[in-house]
Amino acid sequence: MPELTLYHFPSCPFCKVVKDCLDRLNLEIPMRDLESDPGARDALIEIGGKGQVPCLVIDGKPLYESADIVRWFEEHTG
Ligand SMILES: N[C@@H](CCC(=O)N[C@@H](CS)C(=O)NCC(=O)O)C(=O)O
Repeated sequence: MPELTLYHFPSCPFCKVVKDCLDRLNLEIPMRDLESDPGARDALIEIGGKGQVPCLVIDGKPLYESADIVRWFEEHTG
């Protein structure tokens, strides 16, 4: 499994779609919450060029878009 971090914030409905997918697949991965983690937004912008969430960082590379992230988990786990 590559190194994964999910950038998110709690009230984001697109992030909920991804988190529901993680629950469904029974996966726990490191997460950074842009609301409560002061450095998270700047870190995400540095990695991906924008602060949009959700963003799954896979071995240092950003994957934006909830549908693409869900597809990635479905294809790479289980
Ligand atoms: N189409 C995207 C929409 C993501 C989106 O709109 N995220 C909002 C939060 S709910 C956001 O990050 N807005 C701030 C920004 O784009 O910088 C997805 O499905 O992931």
